[in-house]
Amino acid sequence: MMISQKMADAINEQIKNEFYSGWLYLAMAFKADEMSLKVFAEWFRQQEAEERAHAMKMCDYLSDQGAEVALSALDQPTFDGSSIGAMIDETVKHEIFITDCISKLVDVAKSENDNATFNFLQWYVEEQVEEVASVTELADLVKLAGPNQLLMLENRMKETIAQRASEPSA
Ligand code: OFO
Repeated sequence: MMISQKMADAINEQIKNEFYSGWLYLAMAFKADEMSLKVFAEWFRQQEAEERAHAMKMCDYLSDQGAEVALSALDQPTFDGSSIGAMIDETVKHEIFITDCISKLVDVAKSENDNATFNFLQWYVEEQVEEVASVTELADLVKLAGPNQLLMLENRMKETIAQRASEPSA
């Protein structure tokens, strides 16, 4: 194995967080479906696919470094699903949490003098800046729209969804 056990354990922990993120967004997608907000549901499904790609990219990295990929059980997703606004706010909170996790992972790479992992993680550092910015913007738009303009907001989101679908996620 080309990386330390401590580094491999920390990455495995983050793999779980990334898969959990997907699990959470999938649960939110079904909740949005229940609310007949089909475009929000599609947006959450896209989020889920991205999270799975984030996790898989880490799995492949561990594998390339000759370390064990140790998958573990995922917790049941818990979130406030009382409205679409509440779910988007939860998404912002969750992405800030994930940003913090990535930052801690970078700290481990630094303390282990692991340049390869440090470099590998820079992609995630940048990705988190983008994720937090885009979900925060969506949270603001949901507040601006209020409950009566959600369908109009969904129309606007269709473009973003189509654009994201045409981009490679990882
Ligand atoms: Fe993996 O970026 Fe969101 O959680």
